Amino acid sequence: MATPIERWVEEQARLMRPDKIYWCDGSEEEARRLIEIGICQEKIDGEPVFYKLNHNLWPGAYLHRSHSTDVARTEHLTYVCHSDKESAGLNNNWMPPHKAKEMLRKLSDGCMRGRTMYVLPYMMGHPSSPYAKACIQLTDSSYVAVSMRIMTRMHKDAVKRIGNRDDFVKGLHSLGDLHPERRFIMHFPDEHLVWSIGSGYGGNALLGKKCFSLRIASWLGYQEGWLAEHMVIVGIEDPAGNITYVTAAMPSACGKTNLAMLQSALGGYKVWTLGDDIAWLNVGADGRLYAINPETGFFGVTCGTSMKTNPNMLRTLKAGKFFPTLFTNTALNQDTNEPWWEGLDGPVPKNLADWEGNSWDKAQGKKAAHPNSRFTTSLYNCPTLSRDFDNPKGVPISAIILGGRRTDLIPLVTEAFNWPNGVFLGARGGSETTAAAAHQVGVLRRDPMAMLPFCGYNMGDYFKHWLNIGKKLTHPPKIFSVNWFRTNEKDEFIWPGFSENIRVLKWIIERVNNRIEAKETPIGFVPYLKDLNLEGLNIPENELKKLTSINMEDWCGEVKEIKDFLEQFGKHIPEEIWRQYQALAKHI
Ligand code: SAT
Ligand code: MN
Repeated sequence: MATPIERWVEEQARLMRPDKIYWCDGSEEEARRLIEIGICQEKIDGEPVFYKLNHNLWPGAYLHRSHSTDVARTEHLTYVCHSDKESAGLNNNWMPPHKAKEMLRKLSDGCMRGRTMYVLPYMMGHPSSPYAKACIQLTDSSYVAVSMRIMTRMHKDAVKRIGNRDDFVKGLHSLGDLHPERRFIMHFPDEHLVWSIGSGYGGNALLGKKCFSLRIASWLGYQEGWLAEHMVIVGIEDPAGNITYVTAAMPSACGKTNLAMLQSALGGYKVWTLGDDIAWLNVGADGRLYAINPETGFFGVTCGTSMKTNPNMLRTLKAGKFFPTLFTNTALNQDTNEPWWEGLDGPVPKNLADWEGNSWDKAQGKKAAHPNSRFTTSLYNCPTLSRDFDNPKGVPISAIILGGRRTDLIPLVTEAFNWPNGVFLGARGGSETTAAAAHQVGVLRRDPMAMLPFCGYNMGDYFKHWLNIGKKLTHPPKIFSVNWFRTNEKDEFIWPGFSENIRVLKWIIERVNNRIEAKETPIGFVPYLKDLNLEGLNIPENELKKLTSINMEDWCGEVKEIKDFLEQFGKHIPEEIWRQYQALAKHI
């Protein structure tokens, strides 16, 4: 008798009609074979899927070039198909499930003809964690199959684990014809199903990542009493050797990966990495909040990554312990066969191919690497990997940091008065946009908890859920906001950022451990300058003041915008959030 997985795979194969079906086991040997296939057989637009890079300098590294229209998440083509529109909320595109499936079935009819269907069994979370989920993804892309091996715990044990159940997490992925108008990323939360066609890009195609671990998982968490969040997880070790675990939410390309593996500029402090993108948060029996990272890899932005901004990332990319490391849409140094991107250390190589493979000429004014070019590499390559990474229970969280990119208004660091005030702080959060998603760059977008594109249900209900989780915590983490991006009159960043951010983390863990006082303002507690270690930074006094002071007159426009933003969610916004809003607004 066929198992539910086998029946499901056969059903999809009848629709998509691949030439072959191949069940992956997640082994290294298999990854090597898939890469060989990607080099020699599989093609995208007539080009190989992988190019081997210089393994003396970048062990186990390969370059992948995606279709030139397929370089970022496509939020306008991403849908969350609850049975009713209200459940999806204004924060999601919505279509009735039967209509979405009818459309997807048409697009998928025969879409794998001439290709191989890879069956990928994988776990999100450590297999012995009570919070882990067993999943199956189908794909016709060797790049996706190899990437999923890096990003998840891919192993045939996931098949055993699912056994005869049919409620396993399902991902259907096909490159389709890569036409931008026939590209859809559809979620069916009640069936634990993601169906994605027409894109091979990370967040659209590695379905364990944003699609499952955030959109579907946030909905599961809403029903089951936990949180799926777009957060870094790190342990901060102080000079006495105590480790304080914190999570941090930031929209894409706000320095989240840099924070995850920060090399401390302050002696005696160390940051241990547990994750750079996703945290699943559960209330422990002791009333504390516990975090696991369901992923096992980094899928990070290359541009700007250097020995100055993120030395541990470069060490990770060159470690070659866990095979392979992939580069997507970087430039290529044709003399040395190395990947290259804007911001990498050293002089610009003379003989570069750009991210599309054309010979690059600086005079044309185009970037050589795509601004959203990426690396995919295992966390096990990371020299700062926390020894608790594989702890099935997760780590207890003492602080939640919510960040954004704001050149104005938002202080360097603020501590919320309490959990509900922290939820409001998250709800009103915003960030100036970057190149990680396909939209206009540099405009302010409200992005609560950095979850706007990833919350798989009505955002108003999501705030309610956060408030409810707070009620279950007898020892809730403190909630903070950070902003590394304030600028001075000359449009320069005031705060040096990167490894200097440890100074802010130090203040946060001292607050968490009740070691220092802070100044109360209408938006929360901010540091007294004497409590921030600023030794050796040389930031002018007036600019420092700007980083930590709040002028309520400047907040007029902000408060109005917050109201407009929240009002869109109508009756779904909890009373408590409006109470928090009123408490802020009365200061204006
Ligand atoms: O969405 S991706 O996972 O492709 C990258 C990101 O935006 O964090
Ligand atoms: Mn992300």
